[in-house]
Parts: sequence; C-alpha cells; structure tokens
Amino acid sequence: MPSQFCALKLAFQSKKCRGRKIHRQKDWQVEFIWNFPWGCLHLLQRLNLSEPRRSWNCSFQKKFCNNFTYCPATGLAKGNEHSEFAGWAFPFPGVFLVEEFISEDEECEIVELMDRDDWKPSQSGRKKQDYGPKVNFKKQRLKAGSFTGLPSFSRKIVAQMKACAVLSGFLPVEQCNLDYRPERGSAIDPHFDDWWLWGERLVSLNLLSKTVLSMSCDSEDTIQLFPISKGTESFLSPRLVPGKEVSVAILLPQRSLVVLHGDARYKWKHGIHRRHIEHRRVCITFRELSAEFSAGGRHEGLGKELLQIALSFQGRPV
Ligand SMILES: O=C(O)CCC(=O)C(=O)O
Repeated sequence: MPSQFCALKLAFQSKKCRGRKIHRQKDWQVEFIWNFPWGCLHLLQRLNLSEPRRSWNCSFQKKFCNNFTYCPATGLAKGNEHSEFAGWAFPFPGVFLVEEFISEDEECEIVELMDRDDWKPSQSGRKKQDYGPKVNFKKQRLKAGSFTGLPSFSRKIVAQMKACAVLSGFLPVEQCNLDYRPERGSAIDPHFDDWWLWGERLVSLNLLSKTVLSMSCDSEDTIQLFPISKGTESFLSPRLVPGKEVSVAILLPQRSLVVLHGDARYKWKHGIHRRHIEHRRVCITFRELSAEFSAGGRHEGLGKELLQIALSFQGRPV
C-alpha cells in the first residue's frame, strides 16, 4: 500500500480511535507501524494510555519496535531516542560485526551462482537452499544423507573468515541460504538455533540489502541499565528493567558478516521482522558442530565424516 494512502487512512482512523479500546484497532495499528513505527509510538503516548492499555503497548512495542540499538564500537545496547530507554545502556556481549566483508563484485557473483539452483519454499515467506547433513532435531538423529558438501563459491568466504580472531578454528559443517522478499512478507520469528548439534558460533553474511537483526529475551531476569550522558557526569543510579521488555536492534549493512556467540547466541533469541525487509535480501548462515560432534566428543567420528564432506566444497543444495 502506498505510504501516503496509509498515512491518510491512519490520520482518519486515529481520530476515531480516541477514547476507544485500543486493542480493537490492531489492524490499522499494525498497518501503521509497518510504515511509521515511531509515529505510532508517539500516537500511543498521546492517547494517554491507561494501565491495561500500557501493558498491551509494551508487548506491542516489543513485537514491532526495538527499544535498544547495538553499538558495534562500544559493544553496548543503547536506548533508542524515542523510547523510554533513551539515555540508558547495557553491555551486549557476543556480537561481532564486519562491514564490507566481501566486495560488490563478489556479492553479485555469489548471488548469481545461487540463483542457478532452485530456491525451495520455506516458512514465513522465505525461500531456502540447504547444504548440510540430514538431521532429525526431535529424535536427535544425524547422518550425511545426500549431503555433498558446501558449494564451491563458499571456499573463498570460509577462507576469509580466518582473518577474524573470533572465528579461530571455525569449521562450517552446514550452510543455509535464505531469500527474503518484501512482496512475500518474508521474516523469521525470534528463535534460538539448536544447541545439541550446532556449536557456539553462528555466522551470517548479509547480501543484497541492509536489514535489522532483532534480539529479544523471554527470561524473567532483569537487566541493569546504566545512564549514558554526553560529556557531563551522570548521577543517576542504575535502573533495573525486565528482560522481556527489551529488544535490541543489530543493524546489518549490506555485505556485512555477523557472528553471534556467547550471550547473544544462548541468552537472546534472534529474528527478523517483516518491516525490516525493504528489498530482496539473501542471507548465508554457516554453522559449526557442537562439542558432542567435535574432537573428544561422543560422536567425534560422525563429526569428522561430515566435515570432510562439507569442506570438499563440491556441494549442491540437498
Ligand atoms: O536471516 C538471518 O539473518 C537469520 C537467519 C536465521 O536466524 C536462521 O537461519 O536461523
């Protein structure tokens, strides 16, 4: 829908909405937030929300808006300007981001090669290509199946990873290419990647357009925020906030590589909202084996066999 039309429709409906139950207005709010998330927050604030409305607003905000943004230079999650957390921050460990990990020419070549193979329909409007062993996560069963290895174009990407200290010893055993398009409403719900099979580091290469990786947490734990001030000392004492009310945006530029590990891998779910897919986006995720399938682990032999296949770089999508 053209955004001018949406804005007009909203202006009309927002007048109608005053003094009415906000949760009955979900549809237009969702439509509005799709286009104008911060405007929507302002609108909700202006409506002087009562308590139940405020709690609905809270889950609403969390679902559609991140209230913190990760700062790669400091490793802090900083409260967004228009949120109630403006001026507050907390350490957000476990994210490593490299901009311009590959060149524009390399990006074009990689996507061109991917597009020669079929993209299979996946959940939430995504399409995918998998290069990996056959896994049954529920029954915790794993075998090579028809896995023929990672694709040849990944050899160079994996070699370039060696320059990153955080990826020392990283041996990918699986590659999943995902294709997101706005016209399909592509997204990925907040989730943890499996812990039984996949190791600590999740590595993703973000191609064709920028996006936002949204980090959220369901835990009952509280997060301690500290005030950040520009220039002057701040005398505010730390503030505690339920983890559930916090959502952190990691901005992923086109051609950037992001590694999630530690807390960002095990304590925070990651996902991508539909509204953060503005153009076609292709993501390549590489995963390593968990300790159970690595040297000294119970299934070391199977792990070795799968790695040998993966790193032959002769694969086709399974
Ligand atoms: O598209 C992305 O960046 C995230 C992909 C992801 O979370 C996954 O494949 O599990």
